[in-house]
Amino acid sequence: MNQQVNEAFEALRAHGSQVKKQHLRILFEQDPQRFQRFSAEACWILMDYSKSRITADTLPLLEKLAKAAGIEARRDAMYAGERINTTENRAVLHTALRNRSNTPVLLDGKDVMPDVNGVLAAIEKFTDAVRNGTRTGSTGKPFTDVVNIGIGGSDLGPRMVVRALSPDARRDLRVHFVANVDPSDMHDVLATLDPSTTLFVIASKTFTTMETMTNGRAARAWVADALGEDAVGAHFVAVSTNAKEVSAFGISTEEMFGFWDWVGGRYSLWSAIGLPIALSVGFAKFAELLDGAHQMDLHFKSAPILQNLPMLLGLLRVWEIDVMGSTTVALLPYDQRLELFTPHLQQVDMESNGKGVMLDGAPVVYGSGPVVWGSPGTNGQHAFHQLIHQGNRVIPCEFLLARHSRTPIGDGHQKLIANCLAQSEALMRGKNEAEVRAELTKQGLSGEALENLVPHKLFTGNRPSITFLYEQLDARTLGSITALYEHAIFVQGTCWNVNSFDQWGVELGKQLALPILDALTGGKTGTHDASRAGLLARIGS
Ligand code: G6Q
Repeated sequence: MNQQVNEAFEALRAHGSQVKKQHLRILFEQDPQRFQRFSAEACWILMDYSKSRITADTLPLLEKLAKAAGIEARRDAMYAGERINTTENRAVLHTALRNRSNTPVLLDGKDVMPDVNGVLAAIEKFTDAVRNGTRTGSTGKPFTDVVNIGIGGSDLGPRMVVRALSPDARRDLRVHFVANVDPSDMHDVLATLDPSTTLFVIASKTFTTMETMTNGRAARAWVADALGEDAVGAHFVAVSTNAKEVSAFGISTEEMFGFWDWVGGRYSLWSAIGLPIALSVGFAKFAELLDGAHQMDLHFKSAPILQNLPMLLGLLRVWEIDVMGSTTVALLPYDQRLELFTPHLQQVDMESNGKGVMLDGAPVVYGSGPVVWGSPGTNGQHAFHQLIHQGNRVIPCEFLLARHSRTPIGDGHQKLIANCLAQSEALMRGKNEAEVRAELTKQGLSGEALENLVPHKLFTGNRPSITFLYEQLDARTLGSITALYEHAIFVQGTCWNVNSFDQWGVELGKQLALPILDALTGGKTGTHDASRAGLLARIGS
């Protein structure tokens, strides 16, 4: 770790020991301008970070860290197609996939934009044809259902977007997702479908992933059994980088939508992996999603560090993790249609920054990614928020909230807003002893009964949160928010000097099951530890 980064962290920690002595409630009382001071806006998104445990002195120190860690230079290297994913010797160019300005993006001296635009044109042509009924199944009937078969990065991103943009979806073309190798996943989806009107998208960058290939073969057999082997071609398309395996599966490479090794799986919803999105909401909305992400890319590239939303979010996360001692982050959309946003971001974050070594292979000195979890409010309030309010760990929360519902019913949305704001305020203020006593007295309690209850009704407060407020959850806004988080994760990874773009832990998972499967299916027996041997013996009996 370079000396300037060490010094920047040391300065932050020294400052942090002072900040820890202060309470957010007091900081708000002392500074009526705290919201104006600690909020920023870009791409239709307002970021209120005034409820972070920071003072006016914190931001310049975080800026110093950003400079010392060379975030701007590394960001520029990423956009410029340098091979910053060093352990896989790959460029990281998901920003090129949504480069709606169409400026040249050079990789090894060659502009990648013609290839990107070529695939987008193919997606548009194909999805238009499916949606207007000219590309049909083998019997000539238009498709009513699409099943995306993929896992991890080839599943979570498009699944999240299709759910989030459901008001834009065609009701007569339903999009389903099958990921798990557990046959119940495939079974339960197929049980509702008619093979003659079902289109399968096999989405796999490598086209070798066990789960996807197993499910793909099951779907192929289901179509062939019902409609005959010759029908398969009309009911399957592929999204992959591996033309050879796609052909071997029996899908024409004419109907293979390609992408490239410089697109990481968890950053691939912007590529042809987004095909189910375009099928669901139409190509124009998919293009709006790309445009929203592009606007955030431009903002990340040009805005000064302390007015730059991804920089601020990333740096505040580093502050919470490395200085204030948090180990998890709760991502809490007050937006039901973002119910899959947290699982998607959980992958992007935990796979990108869940690393134990730095770029040079030495053990990490600072941070490394937090545990990211959460689910939509207000549901979570009736469940795990108890621990966030009164548990003995501090869990920074990130709230996402739309100003307007796209589909209002009664005053539900106002109640949603009220609850979201109330939660962050309660976390910030807490409830002190005087307030608890006054409340209990008002309820008619006194003496022992009151004294016994007081400690249980105390809230320490001083629990940090950030709120993102956007106009409404449309394609453009969703693109911007998702890109904001992608870049904030990159900012954190750069502060910690880890490679946010490899995933050797995932690769290990892909190998581990093979010898056990061999043993289960009567192949090579191999050696098993006592636990595996015991479990296999029971499963076999
Ligand atoms: C993402 C990961 C991982 C990957 C899946 C699916 O960044 O690499 O989640 O997307 O393992 O891989 P395939 O697309 O190759 O099937």
